[in-house]
Order: sequence, then C-alpha cells, then structure tokens
Amino acid sequence: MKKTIKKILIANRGEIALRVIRSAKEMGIQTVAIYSEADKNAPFVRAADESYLIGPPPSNQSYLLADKIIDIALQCKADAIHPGYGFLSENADFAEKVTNAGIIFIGPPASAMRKIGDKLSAKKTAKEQNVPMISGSEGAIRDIEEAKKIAHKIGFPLLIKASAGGGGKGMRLVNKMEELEESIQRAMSEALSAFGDDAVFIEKYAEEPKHIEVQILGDQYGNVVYLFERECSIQRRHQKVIEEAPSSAISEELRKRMGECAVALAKAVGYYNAGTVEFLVDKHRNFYFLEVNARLQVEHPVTEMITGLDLVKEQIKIAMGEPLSFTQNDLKISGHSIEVRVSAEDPFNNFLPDIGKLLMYKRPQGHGIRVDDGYEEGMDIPVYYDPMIAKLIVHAKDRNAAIEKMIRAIDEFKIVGIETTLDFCKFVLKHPDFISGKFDTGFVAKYFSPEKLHENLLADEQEVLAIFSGAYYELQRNKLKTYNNHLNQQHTSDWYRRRK
Ligand code: MV4
Repeated sequence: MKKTIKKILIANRGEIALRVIRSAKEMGIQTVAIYSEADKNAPFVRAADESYLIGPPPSNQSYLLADKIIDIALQCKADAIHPGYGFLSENADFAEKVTNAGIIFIGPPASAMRKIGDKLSAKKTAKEQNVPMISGSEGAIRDIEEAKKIAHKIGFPLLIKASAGGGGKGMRLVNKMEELEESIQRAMSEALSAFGDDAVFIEKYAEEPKHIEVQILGDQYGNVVYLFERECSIQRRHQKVIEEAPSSAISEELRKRMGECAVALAKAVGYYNAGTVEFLVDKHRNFYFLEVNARLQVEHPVTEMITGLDLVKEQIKIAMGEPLSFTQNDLKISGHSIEVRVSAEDPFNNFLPDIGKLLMYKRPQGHGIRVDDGYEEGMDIPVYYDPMIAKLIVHAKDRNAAIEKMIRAIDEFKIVGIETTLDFCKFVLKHPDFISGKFDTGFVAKYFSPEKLHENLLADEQEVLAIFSGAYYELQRNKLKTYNNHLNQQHTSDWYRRRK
C-alpha cells in the first residue's frame, strides 16, 4: 500500500541525524529534529525544519524516550520516524508502538525484527534456509551434561555466546573442558543481568576470521536484493575502526553465494527496508552466519559509494510502499570505497574518550572524498554519547587508489583540541598486512601499540623536520594539551556568544 511521507521525525542525533535530514530534503520532505540539552547547538538541529528539546543529556532521559518521541511526532504531524542507528533503532517494541500510533517506522517491520532480534532464533531461521552455520549447539544450553557432549563433539577452543547479546557482548572463550562448567554459569548470569535473558549457546571458535557483512534492501512486496559486502575486520574491542567495500578477500562466486544466503534469510522472515547480515569468513574461505542487524549501519556509506545508491532515500521510498526500482542484475560494483571512523579517543591512552572543544576543525576536500559529521569548529564534544565525531569516506577506482586517497585525506583533516583516532587509522592504512589484504579480526590486537603509532608519527614528522622530529612532536602534543586544558577552564560558551 502506498502512503506519502511529507514530514519525517529523526529519532537520533549527530552525523546520522544530519545524514537522514539531507536525503529527506532532497526528496522534498520536511524534517523534525529532537535534541537533548547537550545538543542544542548541534548542526543537525539547525538543519531540520523544526526541532524539539526532548530532555537532559543522558540518553535514557532523551533519545531513548520512546513514548515522548512518539508524542512529539504526533503533535508536529510527522508521517514517519527514522530511528538512525543505536538508540531505539533495533527496538521492536518501539517500531510497533510507532506503527500503532499511525506513524510509519522507517525500518523493518516489528515482526521481522523479533524473528531475527535474538541470535538463537536468527540462527534457527538461517539454518532452515541452508545458510552455512558454524558447528555448535542447536539451541540454548539447558544443562551442563548437554554442553559437555557438544563440547566433546566440536572440540576446543569454543565460544559461549548470549542469545540476546550482540557485537561481542556476552561472549566467552573456553579453551578446555575443565573451564566449561564455570564459564557457562558465568555467561548465563552475565547474560541475565545484562540483557534480562540467560539463554546462551555454544559455537566452535573460528580462528583468524574475517568479519564480512552483506547489505540487503527489500521492499514491501517481497523483493529483496543484496548490495554486496563490507569488510569490517579492522576493529578494536568489537568497535569497527575501518570498513571497506568490496572486500578484497571475496571472489565473485563467494559474493554471490553470501548475497543469496542473506536474501533468503530476509525473505524467510518477511524482512523489508535496509538490513545487514553478518558473517565470519575463515582462512579457508568458508563463511558462517553470525547475526542480523536490523538497521541502517554506521558504515553504510561505503556501500553507497560502490553502488551509487542513496540508502536513506531507498529506505524512505520503501517505507512509502514503493517497490524497488532495480533488480539484482541492475546492481554493479563500481570502484572501491573505504571509511574510517574518527573518534574523540586517545590512542596513546588506551582509547579513552577525549572530550573537549574543537579548537580547529578543517575537513579534507577534493575528488572522491566525503565527510559525514555532526560537529563544527568551536563546539564541545559531549561526554554522554558515542565518541565518534565524523566518518571520513573515500571512493576511488581501485583499492590501492582508495588507500592513497584516504591517507591524503587524513593528512588534510586538521583537528585540534581533542585527541582523535585519525593517526591510528593512518597507521593501519600504511601497514603491509592491511595493504596486502591479509588481515583478520585480530589485526589491531596483533599489531597496534602506542609505541608503534609513535614511531609512525615520528617517521611522518621526519619527512618535514629531519632532525628535531621527536622533540617537535612531543612539544606540539604538550602544547595542545596545555592549551586545551586552559581553554576548558574558561567559559565554554564564549564561542556561541561570539557567533551572535
Ligand atoms: C565468533 C568468532 C569466532 N568464532 N564466533 C564478535 C562479535 C560478534 N558479532 C561475533 N564475534 C565473533 N564471533 C565464532 N564462532 C569471533 C568473533 C569476533 C569478531 C567478529 C567480528 C568482528 C570482530 C571480532 C573480534 C573478535 C571476535
């Protein structure tokens, strides 16, 4: 059934709110921002046609207030809500409430979200569709004897995973039988307190796997296509750092098989709108189903770059009840795209969030460069939310050209006032194992140390200042820290006053 959308409320903040607003504008759709007190001066609030303060900075008093958000949408007569990622985006109860209030939820239907929301039911459906599964328990572990039998069959090391977990939360590695019982008990009680669900299952531990995910798009008439894969193995403690599309490790044939598995899974649960099916790929190029992410993902731009599609526009058209305007055969991969996540974290201090004021913030420019961000020079980075301040995306004719372009773009990105992960990303991009494509999810743990990063930075400076590089770098670092501390002690509102 076709419905027009004239006004969208964006139930999110930062770069993704701005990202959605931009596409809506291009479609002639009005936009509504909701914002917390910490975000009152944020660009996404100004970019929207209307904006409403929702509450104090903490998420549970602002961006997570489902009922309040729906009330605002009803009051301002928004036809639809886009949830972005994080916050309420994968909450089936929220999607259902939105729909019951007569508002279009720009995302999958609540019924499909429930069927793939917990990992055990997602795995059950995937198995029924003949998606390759890593060996392990069929369902939740009921007792220790059963667990021992399975462990005996599949061998060690193995992983205990929480069905309600995700993104590495509630995972436990077990190396030998003697550890099994205690690990299961712990995993169950942790899962219960973290997710309110103690269901855990066992999987054989895949060593040195790659993390590959397939983007899917489906309409409300049962048409589903795959928009190829993203390589997401470069991550640190389950936080993705660099993503790219396509993956240099995936052949045409494997791409097709993985894509078709993702599509079959989506069709089996009546999934529509955008979604992602995650897989592990082992060193023998076997792939295994992991989980489904029922949302638009942070790294969706790399898929946009190689397909030429605007995923947010596609999401909106699907939500309006339009059929997909292309088939699988119409889709082609064009060039190569890489994204780095620029986070306000200090790589020299265990990636601790580094808040403060963006004293200088100059974006890179030029051919094939895209910056999706949510802050401007002079703004304070709030402590309350994810430390990601920008996504830097490049698109070039092939992988090597994309790497070169990304390094150039990183060098051009000038951020002063806070520490960021930019230099860390450059370290990865210059690493021989990254360049050769021979890397897995263990890359960062294996190669990264602050000392290595320091060496790289020194080498960089040496190109310019042959002799004093070390001293120069330390000096700049200390100067910035001192300057930052000094400024933070002053009134943080200075900048806004000056603007007026
Ligand atoms: C695994 C695995 C090895 N074997 N499952 C981590 C996040 C969650 N989505 C699944 N994860 C993993 N599951 C089996 N059977 C290794 C990981 C894993 C990982 C996966 C994707 C990206 C980064 C990772 C880092 C460490 C472990």
